[in-house]
Order: sequence, then structure tokens, then C-alpha cells
Amino acid sequence: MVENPFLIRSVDALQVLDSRGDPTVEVIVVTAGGGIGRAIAPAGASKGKYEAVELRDNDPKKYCGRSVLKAVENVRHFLGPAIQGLDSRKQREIDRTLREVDGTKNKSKMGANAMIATSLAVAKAAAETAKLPLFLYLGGAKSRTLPIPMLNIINGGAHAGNELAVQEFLIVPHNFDSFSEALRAAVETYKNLKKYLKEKYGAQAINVGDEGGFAPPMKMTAEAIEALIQAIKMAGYEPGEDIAIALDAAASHFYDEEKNVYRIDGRELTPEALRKYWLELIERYPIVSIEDPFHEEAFQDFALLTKELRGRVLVIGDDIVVTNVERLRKALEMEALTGVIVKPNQIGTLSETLDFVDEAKSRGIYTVISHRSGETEDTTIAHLAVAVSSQFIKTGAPARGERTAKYNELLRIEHRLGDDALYMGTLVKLGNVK
Ligand code: 2PG
Ligand code: MG
Repeated sequence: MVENPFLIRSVDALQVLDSRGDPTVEVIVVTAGGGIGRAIAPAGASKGKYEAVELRDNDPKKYCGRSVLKAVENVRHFLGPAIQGLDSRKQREIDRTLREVDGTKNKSKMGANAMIATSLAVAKAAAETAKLPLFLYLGGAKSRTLPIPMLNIINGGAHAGNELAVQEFLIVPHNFDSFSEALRAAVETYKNLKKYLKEKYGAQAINVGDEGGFAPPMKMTAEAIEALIQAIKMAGYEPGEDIAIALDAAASHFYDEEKNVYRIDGRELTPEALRKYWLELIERYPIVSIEDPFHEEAFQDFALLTKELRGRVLVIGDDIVVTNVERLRKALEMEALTGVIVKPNQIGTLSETLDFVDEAKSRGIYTVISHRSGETEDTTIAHLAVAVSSQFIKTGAPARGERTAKYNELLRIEHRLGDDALYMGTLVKLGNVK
């Protein structure tokens, strides 16, 4: 009898580096048919409290406490042997097995970094064995839409050494016929932003943050938004109509729990004052979405904002839902959001990530497949965004190899699809733009 080429023959792991120079887990899965799948876990800086747990060695003598040798050993000694011999196409069975080996609710024993790299490497090995690109293997014939990129071109919060409270100021090039045209407009805007910042604030202002966006010495939220507007205009586009604006406040990180206030723009705002402030900014600027406008437990405040913005501006949950179906259900019960961030490493396996996307889509919630601030050359999320027909992808500025790796992969996917490729910007009508 001929051997099933999809059977997992070997699983290996090693420690490699991410874009911050922190060690992370790489897993290599090989099938009987010779398909090789390689996946690397990314890492967040502004992590949600309820994310699956990333295992670090905390040994001060190695990589300043950041090494992941235990997670690597977990793949080699426990996760790998448990899935060896299984059919790599049976992603659910594989992921269930990984969860059983771990045995905890938050994946703290094996480590979510060990588990997500293993889970994704299996899918990639199966795709290789089937001689299909990952997006086609995962999404089948319906995969043909390229997501609208949300590009973080001014960095603040935990991602930069400046005083901006809001973590990400993003541009959203939506009014274009193709992904490549949208990306071109984004790059032109990025280049003009560099020029604008240098002229106005000096050479210091064009240093970049963790995600490749500039980290100018600014403090005020509106000042950063104004800079985006100017850059869009300088590049020859219409702010709002062609290229809109999005924010990721990552508000947990400027929330003072004791005083129940948010520290932003040199002020202390109550949750109600912050909500009014967001509404004010939305009146003034073509903002189409706001991510994590309140801290990660503030379902009620999310709901109040969603009520005012429904149909106009997306309220997106990241730290509040952490790619977790249970938390998403709670948010939906309270009508707390209209969009979600999807980060595979927040939940730890591919099938749970796909379930989360399904749940969101079936409830009419927009999805943003997202990178982490600590990234690598791994391009899985580009494939995932096309496979699940996500409306958006968030993968940083169009600069730095770990960010352009994803954009370049999307360009390759668009090229491969040829005339079949469809840009989400032509399908999705965004609110709050002319
Ligand atoms: C976010 C992410 C990615 P981090 O908050 O959306 O941009 O940041 O990976 O640091 O959690
Ligand atoms: Mg976020």
C-alpha cells in the first residue's frame, strides 16, 4: 500500500529572533510526502490580560530573560511526538491534540508560542504536500479578495519612545481598484509624511517605532492625525475619500485603574470624557475605525461608543476579546463592538483562530487579521487574510522587512490570482468618509 503523503513524519523546533531581537519559537514540520512547513511565533508588547500565555525562560543570564528554550523543548519532547504520524490535513484533530498535551485553559504549560508555531507549521506542511499556496489550501476556490491594509505610520504608546498615548495612527487606502494600487498610495503617503515631519520637527522626528511607523516627539493625538492628513494631501490623495484614518488607542496602557481615568494629551479623562473626546475627533477627521478605545474590561464603555457610532465608524476590539470566542460572545451580547482584531498567537492554534473568524463573520462583525509588534519574516497572516476573505489586514508601516514581508506576500498572491483578484476596497463601503 502507498503511504499517505500527508502523514506528519517529523517535528523539530529551534530558537530564532524576532524584529525586536527577542528570541522566539520556530517549528519545522515535514510530511511523509516531503512537504516542509515552517512557522515562527510573533510576540506582542501591548498584550491583553486574557491572551494565551507566551512561555519565556526568565533566565537573566540568557537574552536578558527573554529566551524561549523551554517552549522549544516542549515542541521537541511533547507537542511534536504527540502529533507525529497524524494526517497533517486534520487540523482540528492536530490542534485538539496540542491542547490536550498542554492541558491548561490559557496554554501556559506548553506555551502559546510553542503551540501556534506548531499548529501553523502543520498547515503549511499540508499545503506544501498538496502543492498549494497556503491561502488556497485554507480558503479553497473562494479565496480571491485582497484585504484593505491598515498601515500604522505614526507609532506611539508602548511601541515608541515618545509621549503619544494612542499607540497607532493608521492610514486606510480604500478607494483603489487593486491591492497594489492601494499599497502604492500608502507608500507615497508614508514618504510624504517623512518629508513633512522632517521639515516641521527636524531629523529626530523621522526615527521609527517597533512597527516601522515614525515616532515623532509629539504629545497630542490631534497633532499626529493632522500630520497624516497633511501627508495624504501632499501625496495627492483626498483624506477620507481615498485614504481614511484609523486609530488603535490600546487604551489599557494609559488607563489608571485606581483613579478610573485615562491619561491622554496631558489630561486625565474619565471614561465618559474620553468617549466624548473620541466623538469629537471623529467629527473633525475622516476616522473610519477606532480600536481598543477603552481598557480591556470596559465592555459597557465599548457598548456606549458602539451605539453612537454604529453604521458610521467601526469600534474594534483587540485586548478586550483577544481572539477568544468566549470573550467575543460576551462582547456581542453587550453589543460592544462592530469589528475585531484577529491574532493567531493570542489564542494559540489555527483552528481556534478560524472558529473566531467564523463566529465574528456570522454576526456581521468586520475582521482585521493582525501582526504583532514583535514580528518575523513569517507571512502566514497574509495568506490567512485572503483565505478567510477578511475585510482588513493590519501589518505595520510599509517599511522594515518583517512588515514588508506580509505586504510583498499579498502582492504575490494578487499577482498569482491575476484577473480573479478582487480588492476589498471595491466591496466595502466605509463610513465617515466623503
Ligand atoms: C496591537 C498590536 C499590533 P502588540 O495592539 O494591535 O499592532 O500590538 O503586538 O504590541 O500587542
Ligand atoms: Mg491593538
